[in-house]
Amino acid sequence: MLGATQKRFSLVQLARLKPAQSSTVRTMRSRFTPQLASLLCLITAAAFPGATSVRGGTIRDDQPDQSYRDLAASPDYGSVGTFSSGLTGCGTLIAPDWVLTAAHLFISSSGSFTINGSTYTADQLITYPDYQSGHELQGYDIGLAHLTTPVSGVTPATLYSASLEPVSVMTFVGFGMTGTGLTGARRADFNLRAFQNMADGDFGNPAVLLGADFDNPHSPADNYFGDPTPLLLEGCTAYGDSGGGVFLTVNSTTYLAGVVSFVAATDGNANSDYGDLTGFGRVSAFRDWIGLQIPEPTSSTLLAWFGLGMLGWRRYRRARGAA
Ligand SMILES: [Ca+2]
Ligand SMILES: [Ca+2]
Ligand SMILES: [Ca+2]
Repeated sequence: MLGATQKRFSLVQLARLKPAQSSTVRTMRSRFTPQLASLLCLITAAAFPGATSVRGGTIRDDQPDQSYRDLAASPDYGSVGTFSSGLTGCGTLIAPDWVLTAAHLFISSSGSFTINGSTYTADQLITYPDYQSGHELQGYDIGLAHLTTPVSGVTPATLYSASLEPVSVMTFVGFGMTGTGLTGARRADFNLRAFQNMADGDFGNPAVLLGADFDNPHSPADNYFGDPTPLLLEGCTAYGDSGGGVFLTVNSTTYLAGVVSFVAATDGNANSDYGDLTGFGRVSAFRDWIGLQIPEPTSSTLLAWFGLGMLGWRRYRRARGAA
């Protein structure tokens, strides 16, 4: 999930926020300050070489691992799979034949996406034009992968399309290494996990990149963004989570709001333990670019998709149109 780790998302209803509410949301986010920049250890293209189905993220040491596995089993997060292109991380299905992931995973000219035990070939990789390898703090670590065969039996995620995400609980889903906040990322055990965190921070460019800190239930000293109290299932991204999905639920509808990009630390070791930070790109900031890359399906293609895939596409188009 960092270097091997990265993640992000959106909501149509938020487009209707009144100006005063929007201002409140902005001021509630804590910002990564330039003075601390020298302390940040950024793990950039550190994917997780060789991992094809590792799932995880680091978790609280005082909560049962099974709770994180149960959260990941929700159908809301079924669109996340493993993506490989030289480096292995994660990706989220956003249309029957398109995967949204982190651009830093694009080491090769082609790739593969594995979901529900099936692997699909990616024949076209599109990097967001402003992305620069090694400069993930700029916030453009976004990539699209086209699959040669549409995925069946999986509902694509709905993109969050409002212009401003609320400072609220987001759910990070990926396949990275796991461990606890005390140990950091230690092992890959092939169990799917999801964790939650407040997206209450940024790295100086909140228009495209948001952040969350791994709060320590035993000490407020590890707090960096917002409140020092961790959520019940708080966690942090880790190696292998890069490109994974960050989800936001609004009015009972779950949206893909972010793409995991990196893990950073102020303790000199970005190992995903307590106090480390996750950076993820805002899907809403890239929705128009994504729409330009993914062509409207033809009528014949629509017939072929007839089913879950088409449902996901319609939700995506609706979300874009309402934003
Ligand atoms: Ca936190
Ligand atoms: Ca915090
Ligand atoms: Ca650390």
